[in-house]
Amino acid sequence: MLDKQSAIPIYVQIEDFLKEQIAQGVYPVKSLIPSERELTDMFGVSRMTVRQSLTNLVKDGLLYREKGRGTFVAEEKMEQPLNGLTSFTEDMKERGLVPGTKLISFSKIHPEPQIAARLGISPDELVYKVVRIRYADDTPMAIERSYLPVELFPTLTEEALQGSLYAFIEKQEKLVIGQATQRMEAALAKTEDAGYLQIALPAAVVLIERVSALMDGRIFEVVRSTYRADRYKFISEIGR
Ligand code: 16G
Repeated sequence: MLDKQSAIPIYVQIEDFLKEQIAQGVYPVKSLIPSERELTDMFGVSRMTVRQSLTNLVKDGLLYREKGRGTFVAEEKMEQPLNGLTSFTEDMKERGLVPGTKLISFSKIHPEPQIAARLGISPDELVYKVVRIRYADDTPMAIERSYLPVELFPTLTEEALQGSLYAFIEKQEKLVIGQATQRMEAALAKTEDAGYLQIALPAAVVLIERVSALMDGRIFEVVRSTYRADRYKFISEIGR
């Protein structure tokens, strides 16, 4: 299985072997892979070498460890297109998954200056601050902290926010959503967010800020979302 004469380091060869086995379905998603000791015996290499391979595969998101239980095959990441102005609910339904929402808080506040500037309003105006955890088939995928001008949605309720915000805007309010600007960056999850997302620290996350406008140009939301980096990859079509 291993070529000790090869210029490819042994730990990389072990990684490739395990990747191949996973791809072939020898170790299905969420299944336990052999222990460090078993792999050490299987390959006839040192435990250090095996550990290095496993650590790399964990870092790449192909495997995950559970304390006291072992190392498991991770689920494939969700591919999230960056081209369309879709809602979380639509994205999940499109994939045949059941979208879920847990409303953490819903309040009326005066926005901090940066949020007010993004919304194009004065900090004296009121905005809803909404914090929601979004689920796919009961797995927490993202946290959304949304800021919405109260003036635009005087009738917004907690109940509407348990479902789709975009459906409320389009179907109930009969407003037309136009376009948005998104900014993405990488970060480490904060302790509070790791709890919401049920991930072990340290954990990588992707932060996305979306500023969306109605067709008539009025900005209706600033959303700061925290996505699990172990569950998401983002794709965009680009041309030239
Ligand atoms: C997406 C949007 C968010 C929007 C939400 C509405 C990003 C980065 N964020 O999660 O801005 O408020 O969908 O979803 O894509 P809903 O209609 O299911 O409530």
